[in-house]
Amino acid sequence: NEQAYLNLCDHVMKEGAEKGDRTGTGTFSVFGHQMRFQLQDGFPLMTTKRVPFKLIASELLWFIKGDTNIRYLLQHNNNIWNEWAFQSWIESEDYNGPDMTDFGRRSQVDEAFKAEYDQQMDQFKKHILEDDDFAEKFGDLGAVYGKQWRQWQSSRGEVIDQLKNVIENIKTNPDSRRHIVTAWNPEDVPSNMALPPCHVLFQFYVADGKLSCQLYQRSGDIFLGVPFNIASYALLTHLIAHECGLEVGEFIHTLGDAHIYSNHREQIKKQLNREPKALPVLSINKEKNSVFDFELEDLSIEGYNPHPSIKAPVAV
Ligand code: THF
Repeated sequence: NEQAYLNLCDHVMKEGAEKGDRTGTGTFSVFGHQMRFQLQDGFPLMTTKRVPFKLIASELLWFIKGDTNIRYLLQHNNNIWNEWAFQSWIESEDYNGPDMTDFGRRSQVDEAFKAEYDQQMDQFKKHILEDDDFAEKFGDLGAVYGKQWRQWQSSRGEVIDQLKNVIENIKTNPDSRRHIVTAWNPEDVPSNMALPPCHVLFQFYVADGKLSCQLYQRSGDIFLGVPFNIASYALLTHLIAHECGLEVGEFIHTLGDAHIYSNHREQIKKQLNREPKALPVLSINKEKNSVFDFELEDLSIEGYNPHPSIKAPVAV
């Protein structure tokens, strides 16, 4: 199971083409790769480094709620989307602090700048948490996942709840080949969102009383993002299977541009030298039935004894 991920790391380290990217960091990448995870064999949370399950769970619950404002994430001590909201704040007319242009790269090479950036980011977070108007204006990432999953805006003025519909269809017509949710909305992609979706489309499949899920991800940050994405969709599959009275089947992860950032290579090497341990088991509050009722306290992981975490900078 975890080996599928380690094989991808190894493959891209050895065969990846050196390629520039939007963030200016530089990557090694391959195009087109598929991994399969048997969900009955354990919950696919990597053990060769510690992966923070609570951050994955709170991000997923945020998508499921249809929320696109980082305030909910901050309330749960989840900082993984801060940089993208901060970017639009510093580009706005209301921002008049020190120049934060290119903060992601500069904070890695310039310590004085990093101190200044950390201070600006702390203030920004404080404002989002404490000031409703500020949060509404600058905490929102636009038409990202939550919006497309739950409130797709149609040209006829309707609002489509793709997630609710797909769950209903799994229950009433499990054999359907149309159990699809898409986050890629061509109308919104060019300018109406902080970052075009990386996990673009997912499909469910029911056979032998088991629910499987396949994700198409156009772009995957192998070291930081992909372990999150695997666990996130595995969790989503568990929650939907639970509501629909099904067992879990497979999670199939199909990647487009699968890349290792040039400043993550040492971390990957370290991880590849570790021996995988037994996968943990997901525990959910069985008293909750609907996917839409789960809270963070209802989700936990048991038997997780990973190797220590490995830090790496995120490319913005
Ligand atoms: N941009 C890039 N460059 N990589 C991504 O993985 C990514 N995401 C989301 C949006 N843009 C992206 C955000 N998801 C971490 C994990 C997932 C993220 C962003 C950041 C991260 O830094 N994880 C750390 C722990 C962080 C912490 O403890 O606060 C880790 O060690 O795993 C792909 O969906």
